[in-house]
Amino acid sequence: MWKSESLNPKSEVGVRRRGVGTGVGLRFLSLRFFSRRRPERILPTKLLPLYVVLWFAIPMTASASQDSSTDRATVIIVVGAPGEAEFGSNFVRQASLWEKACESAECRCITLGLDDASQTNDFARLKQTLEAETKDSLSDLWLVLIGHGTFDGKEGKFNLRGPDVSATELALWLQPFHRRLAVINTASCSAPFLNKLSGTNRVVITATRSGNEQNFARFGQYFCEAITNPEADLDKDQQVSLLEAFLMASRQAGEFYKGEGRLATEHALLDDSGDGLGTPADWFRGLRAIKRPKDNAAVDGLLAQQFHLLRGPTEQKLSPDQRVRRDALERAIILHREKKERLTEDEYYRELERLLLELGRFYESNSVTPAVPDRDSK
Ligand SMILES: [Ca+2]
Ligand SMILES: [Ca+2]
Repeated sequence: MWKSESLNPKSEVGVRRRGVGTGVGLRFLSLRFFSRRRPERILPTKLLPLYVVLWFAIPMTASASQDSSTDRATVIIVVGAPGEAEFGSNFVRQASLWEKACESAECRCITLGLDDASQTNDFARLKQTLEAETKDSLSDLWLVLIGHGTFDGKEGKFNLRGPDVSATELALWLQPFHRRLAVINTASCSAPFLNKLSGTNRVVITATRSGNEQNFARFGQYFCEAITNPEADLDKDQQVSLLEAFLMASRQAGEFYKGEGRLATEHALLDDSGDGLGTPADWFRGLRAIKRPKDNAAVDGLLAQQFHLLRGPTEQKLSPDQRVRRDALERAIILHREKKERLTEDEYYRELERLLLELGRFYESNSVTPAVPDRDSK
């Protein structure tokens, strides 16, 4: 399932999709668009006005009239059976950091697995909690699994107090959800969850690249810090995306093993293209995946760049509907840039111009000033 296994090294390694921004970077894609090409080569008579629309015509006094409170995320934190006390305190600390992040983000937070265990069946409680959640909503649902996992060669499981939950069972429980969903399974042996839970409108992150990575996984303890760490904010838009947190936590987990002089026994993956194939952090440069999976499968990282637990100033000014519209426009631009090699220059730039103008008009009509990302991070 790991994408590296399906990579054709001769044709695909080193492929750079130049200029493909992700997420909020598109709010200033026009600036990069211009900065990377000589004006005389890019339909100058059309694009100069475009630049004006996207940059100077965007009102610099942002309206605070939009209500973004109705699409605050719900975060379900599931702390699994600790096994040994040492792991228990580690898991409690992770859950505590997630809860603090949720408090700062003013989102709904539900924690399972930390109360009195005497009568507890967390399997049933997780199932009931998911059943009670709204299935259609503009608000994101985050499911964070903190604990140990197992894999018997066929099925991955997450260890709960009481019966464990399998990847198949969790996939069934999540099937009715149409709202955007992020599942972060930080346990050992977690990779099978990526295959089973992958789908449209979903980001699935696992601490391991196979069910056979069975040692205690450290990815989660870095991830719960990265999600609120300004240093993870690669594009400097004043918010940490799910992708940015994944990249930082993956790097830090790798550095842990290097520092200990040990071979890494965990390799985290992210899938948000819905194809059940995960992408490791070292396939990214900045926020762009620079390696392509086999058979031109969709690259990962686009949706994950649009998930933010703590929203930056620009995001807070957008209403839920506006955010959906903006996200769709940004994704359309990114996906169009993916097609560059298959289009003529005229076809490519004509459509790109149309999309950029639409994005510019969006910001103009909604009186929002985009945050300025660091273009060098892309
Ligand atoms: Ca960011
Ligand atoms: Ca994928």
